[in-house]
Amino acid sequence: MAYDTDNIFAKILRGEIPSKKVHEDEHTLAFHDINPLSPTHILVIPKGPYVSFDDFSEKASDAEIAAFIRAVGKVARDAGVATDGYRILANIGENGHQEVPHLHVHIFGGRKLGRMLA
Ligand code: D5M
Repeated sequence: MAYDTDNIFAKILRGEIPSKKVHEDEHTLAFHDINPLSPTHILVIPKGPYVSFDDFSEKASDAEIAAFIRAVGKVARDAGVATDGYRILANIGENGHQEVPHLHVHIFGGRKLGRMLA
């Protein structure tokens, strides 16, 4: 799928709409989900124009991939959910119910989460 530069996370990255930022580095941004499903619900996104995980894994540089993985772990630690546990999730494409076509990982935590169902 071609990258849509008008998607909401692209607008957040350009500073056109606000976000509650918790982490930023050269390659990655993390901010609170607007519709939290758990006490901690943070989204981590690469800054590059990647729609899906497969897209990202194919096109991103090693530095971007490393920064993204490191950011997910750091955000979990900084949010205080690393000790008790948390869930990371990425919805990809139509079957995966992806709403925003810019790759993002959800970090859920802060309560005992339900069992994951497909
Ligand atoms: O879900 C996309 C997620 O993005 C969903 O949990 C809401 C969140 N969202 C949508 N707009 C915003 C803004 N403006 N700020 C923060 N979070 C937002 P998915 O189904 O994984 O694509």
